[in-house]
Amino acid sequence: MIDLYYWTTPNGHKITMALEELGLDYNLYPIDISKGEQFSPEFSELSPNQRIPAIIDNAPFNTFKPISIFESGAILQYLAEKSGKLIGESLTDKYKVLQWLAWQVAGLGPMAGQNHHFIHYASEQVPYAINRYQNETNRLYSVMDKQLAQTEYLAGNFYSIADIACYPWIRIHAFQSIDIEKFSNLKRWLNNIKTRPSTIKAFEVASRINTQPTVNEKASHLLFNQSHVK
Ligand SMILES: N[C@@H](CCC(=O)N[C@@H](CS)C(=O)NCC(=O)O)C(=O)O
Repeated sequence: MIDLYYWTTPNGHKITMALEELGLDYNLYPIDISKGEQFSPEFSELSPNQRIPAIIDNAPFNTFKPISIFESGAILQYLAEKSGKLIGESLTDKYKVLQWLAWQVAGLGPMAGQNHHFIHYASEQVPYAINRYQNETNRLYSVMDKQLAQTEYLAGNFYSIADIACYPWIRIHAFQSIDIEKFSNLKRWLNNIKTRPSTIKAFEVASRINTQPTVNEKASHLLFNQSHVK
């Protein structure tokens, strides 16, 4: 059984989406990042970066000892390798998936995250930062849209962990002040993934855990004033 340490944020949704798609059983341990639960010694042991998500697989493949993993990209790759699904069948397809996965965790996630931050959460309006991150987020959307003009999914005509990594970030396009209507291929992809039974289940799980926005005044102090690990 897999233990998932999770909160109802884009990086958390990636893992419930993958587990539901793969039909893997899991125990869910909510880590409420708005209350600082990510800083507990127990969770920090598992995730030294003090960020969700993290997993422990108590029955891993290839070894008998439980394995613990942090970083959503590494977790998605592990789950795909464990199940032999969502990662393509040939070496070429596998690396098409992994390049888009790396693109998401190093590009779309951080840039869209800064975009949210400067539009919604920054204590002062900084037009340069808003403009910089909006432009870059928009540019990244256009990269996906161009790819999705050629293939049904990001890495080809098969659903993969690359699509799963991107979906929770694109789903909140309005929050990022990005006009999805400009990106017809991306819109088709978004609506297609939204209606998958595994996506619906993953978001039902989220709504059982938390229906409130994660960032409120108290949480913003906790989340946006970190300069060292605790
Ligand atoms: N690169 C990490 C990012 C993880 C991350 O930023 N998680 C956020 C929630 S989406 C978090 O735990 N934030 C807690 C905090 O900022 O203290 C990954 O992909 O797993």
